[in-house]
Amino acid sequence: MHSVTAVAPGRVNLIGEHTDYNGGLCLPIAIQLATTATITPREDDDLRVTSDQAPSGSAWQRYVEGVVIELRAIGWQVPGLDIALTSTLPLGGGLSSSAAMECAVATGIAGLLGLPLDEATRWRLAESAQRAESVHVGAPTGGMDQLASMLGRDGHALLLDFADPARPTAQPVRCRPAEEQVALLVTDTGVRHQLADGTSGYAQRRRECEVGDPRRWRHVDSENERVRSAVTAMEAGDWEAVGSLMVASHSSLRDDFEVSCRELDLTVTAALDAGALGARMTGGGFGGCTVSVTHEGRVGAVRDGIDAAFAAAGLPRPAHHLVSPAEGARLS
Ligand code: GAF
Repeated sequence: MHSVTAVAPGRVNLIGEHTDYNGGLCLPIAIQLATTATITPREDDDLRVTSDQAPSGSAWQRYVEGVVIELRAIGWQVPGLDIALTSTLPLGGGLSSSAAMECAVATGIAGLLGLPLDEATRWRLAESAQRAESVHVGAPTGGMDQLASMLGRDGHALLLDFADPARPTAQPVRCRPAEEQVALLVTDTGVRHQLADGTSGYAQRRRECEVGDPRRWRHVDSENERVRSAVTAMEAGDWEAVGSLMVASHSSLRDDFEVSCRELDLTVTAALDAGALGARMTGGGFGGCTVSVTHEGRVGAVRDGIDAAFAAAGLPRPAHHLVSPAEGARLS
């Protein structure tokens, strides 16, 4: 067997946060920032992983081991492997760096074994990647990130419906911001979160939802409604309406779900003050990134407004990325 290289994207969730593990709806896009895995079979059974972003022997290797264990568990004959990872995604930055790593490895292994990357295989890989994270790492996350990374489509967001958690569904939704003179600007606050732990704020929110905390559920129920409205608005190219729904989503995550933080709130306020149509935190929260939607001509003003707000607050300058809907994981 020869080496293969696979690329898996990160994701930006446009709306529908903390809904996946609550039987709800979310609307992510796969993005251009991605993780690449170069995989070479070994003569022995060992698994050796290197990364350009993190030292060897650190906890993140468990994600990769988890993927290999899960694929062997479904009967795939996975040999010992050398895996070299590189990434343009900020680690732990709220853009699904872990899902991208899992999906790049899973896709590369499928390629190595000569399996077709058809729809059925993609679903299966997303499931194995998600189990790697929840079972082997202990991060009690839902399935949104892995599905976005495996099923992403150029020019489309994905409407994911977890009403039946064992059998979620995915439906492409037209999402062409550039054709409608709109840009999606991701801002990385630089604040890092930790999901891979039963004591994390994320795990605590899950438990609160499980016991039926009314305020947490007010967020989930209202967020599902906002996702439905956002799909209609996006299909109609009505980015002003999408923007307003994003702002309402952020307020709900801040006030009812309580997963925002000062830097995320500051970014959203500054983006809106600078003329963005909408902005919200994206991903699990407690740090990480925001996504702002803005007319193309205002991207510079929005970026500058956010930078100025950070400077005024004595915070380090955040990183910005322009993103648009991209294809899911692939061999390269
Ligand atoms: C993280 C999790 F991995 C997702 O499953 C999802 O719950 C998200 O936080 C919040 O919407 O990215």
